[in-house]
Amino acid sequence: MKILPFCIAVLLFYHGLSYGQVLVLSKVDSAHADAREKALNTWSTDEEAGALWNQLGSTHISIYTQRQLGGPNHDLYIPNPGIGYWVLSNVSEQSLWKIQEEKIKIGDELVGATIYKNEKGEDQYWVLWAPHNKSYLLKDKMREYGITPARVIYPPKMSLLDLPVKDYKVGFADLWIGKNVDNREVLLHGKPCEEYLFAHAPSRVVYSIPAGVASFSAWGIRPDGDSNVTGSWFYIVKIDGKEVFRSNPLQEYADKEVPIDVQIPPGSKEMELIVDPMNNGFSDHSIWAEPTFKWQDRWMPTPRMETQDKEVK
Ligand SMILES: [Ca+2]
Repeated sequence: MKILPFCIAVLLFYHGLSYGQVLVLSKVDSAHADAREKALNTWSTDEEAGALWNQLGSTHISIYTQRQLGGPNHDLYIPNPGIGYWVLSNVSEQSLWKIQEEKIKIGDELVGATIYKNEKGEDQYWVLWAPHNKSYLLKDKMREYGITPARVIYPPKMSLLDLPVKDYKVGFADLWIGKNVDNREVLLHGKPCEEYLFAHAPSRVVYSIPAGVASFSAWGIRPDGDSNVTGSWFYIVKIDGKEVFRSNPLQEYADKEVPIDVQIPPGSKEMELIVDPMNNGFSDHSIWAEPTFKWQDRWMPTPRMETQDKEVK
């Protein structure tokens, strides 16, 4: 087997970031090194790479690239199988995540990514996006060349208690996490619960919706075992100003537990959690228990890949 002359080590990385998403870079296996070497254009300077792009960009897609400090570059072009795509180089990590958020909203999937250093020693990324329902056309081709597509892994779910509150107003006391007025016991499904938001009615709590979130769930409950907590209220959820959920009064539910489950349309930006006090807010010790965002899994790969770095030889 021929060893690639450029022999760049460590092509598998994990990069983590806001809201816990993780970028898994494109990975190459040594078994297909010959095929890749034949298919990659010869080493080119930045200028030559630009000329090649001008020549091939409308008919071909670069599905893998290798960059060196200040050049030269190596690109693997395949004929475009008839899809729209988006490729960028010299992208900072911060920009990458910003663009990724926008791409998700329009249904694009990150399928290729490599990392290299610029002259300042900063990490730069080459990144390729394609429509998620046609991305297999590129990923299948990558695999023929021994390239494992890049991907972004999102956590399957996340507690809203780990996210910043954008804005809020409550009717009494303050907005509290895991505690309530007089520290009354809080039970959910008969078990002690500490994962809750205490937001005395009338209240409104606003969160930004992270990219790719598909649903919101919670239980509307009240503290237990105290005859002073006899208020009445109901729950409302709004997405981008539009009401998408309205419960009945708390008292109408078995065990005074309101199941809340809301689908979140792609591209939604803001969610409001509202507790309506039903005429008066006396003793309305309202709680959102286990408030959770869930991500869609339509292209979320499982299981997670191994995390150790690998050397390519
Ligand atoms: Ca009330």
